[in-house]
Amino acid sequence: MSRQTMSVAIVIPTYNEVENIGILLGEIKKNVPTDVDYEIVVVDDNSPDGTWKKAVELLENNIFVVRRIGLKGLSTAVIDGIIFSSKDYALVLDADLQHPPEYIKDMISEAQKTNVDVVIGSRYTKGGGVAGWSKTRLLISKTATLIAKLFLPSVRRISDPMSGFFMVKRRIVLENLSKLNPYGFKILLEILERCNPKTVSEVPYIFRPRIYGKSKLGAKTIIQYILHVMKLSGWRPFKFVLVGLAGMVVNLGVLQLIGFLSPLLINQLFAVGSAISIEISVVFNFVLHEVWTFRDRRSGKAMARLALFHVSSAPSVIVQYLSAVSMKYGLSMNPIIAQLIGILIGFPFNYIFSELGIWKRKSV
Ligand SMILES: Nc1nc2c(ncn2[C@@H]2O[C@H](COP(=O)(O)OP(=O)(O)OP(=O)(O)O)[C@@H](O)[C@H]2O)c(=O)[nH]1
Ligand SMILES: [Mg+2]
Repeated sequence: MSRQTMSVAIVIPTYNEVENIGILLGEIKKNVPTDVDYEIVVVDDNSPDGTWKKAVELLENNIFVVRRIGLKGLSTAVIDGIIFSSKDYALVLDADLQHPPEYIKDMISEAQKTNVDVVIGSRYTKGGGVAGWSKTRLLISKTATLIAKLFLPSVRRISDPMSGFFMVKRRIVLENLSKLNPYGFKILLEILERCNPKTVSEVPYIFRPRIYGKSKLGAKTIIQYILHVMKLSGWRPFKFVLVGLAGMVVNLGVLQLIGFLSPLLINQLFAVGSAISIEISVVFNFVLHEVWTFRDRRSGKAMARLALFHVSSAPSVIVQYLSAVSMKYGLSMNPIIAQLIGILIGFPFNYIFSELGIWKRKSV
């Protein structure tokens, strides 16, 4: 794409940002390179402080205000702004000046150079940062980023997938509109996971503290965020847990059956009986993960995955096996407690290994 043909819609979701909107529009005008064809789309959810009215007073040929009545939500506001606009790229930024407009040039220049599907303004790549955050706020943000990386392979190589400051080719959003379920605050995560961008670049920026107006984030945001990631992951961690529980039932059921068919394997040769029932349950779990939990991520040889799944189940299996056997040979341990210890120790390892190593999906 040549410099002349670059066209960008700057999409700004607003809710009660009356003190910020005028300053922001002025800053944007100063910071968009002159050879770029751009428009600004403010999407306001009928803010009680009259942000939409203030924006309407500032209208120009290339400034639009979408005032939504009876609708509320950051992500849907962004999507509506992207649909409304008419340029090649949409550049999304917050109205509260936390995404400093000076960086718009860097992002546009990156898109011009690379023609990537998505350019992310990143706080966590080299040169980026956060001004004015407490250690706790930074820790929450980093933990949330880690959660997204664990459960969503499409964002694993991205330093700041939760950024609200990004550019995306409008085409890829429009082509995937029916897949988008914009829930919560993190619309970039939704776009990365559902619109399947082929190329992503990150440009560093320093996040500024908010000066005017109030944050719209409340305590329920954390829960909403986790639910959002779970939805985007197709509820995979829950499926994994359910399969694990079914595996426990199979393990105990098989042990009972062995006792019924061959009491020898339960009495004199308990170690063998226990090993057989554990192995059957591991294979049972593997098959369910193949056909259900990770159905969409099977690639390569199934036998290789089965072998790796044994490695992944090893910590849990070893603890269960040792506790079951030691119990049988005189050490008193409640069988349920033995199972629980095995699961607690083994589950995180089993899940992470399965997600990152056995049924992994390529990320951009
Ligand atoms: N249209 C619309 N915009 C919203 C809504 N909620 C928040 N926004 C805007 O989205 C942007 C981000 O909201 P903030 O409350 O600043 O969220 P944040 O930046 O993640 O959190 P802070 O760092 O605490 O400010 C701001 O421009 C808000 O005005 C909403 O429901 N509808
Ligand atoms: Mg903010």
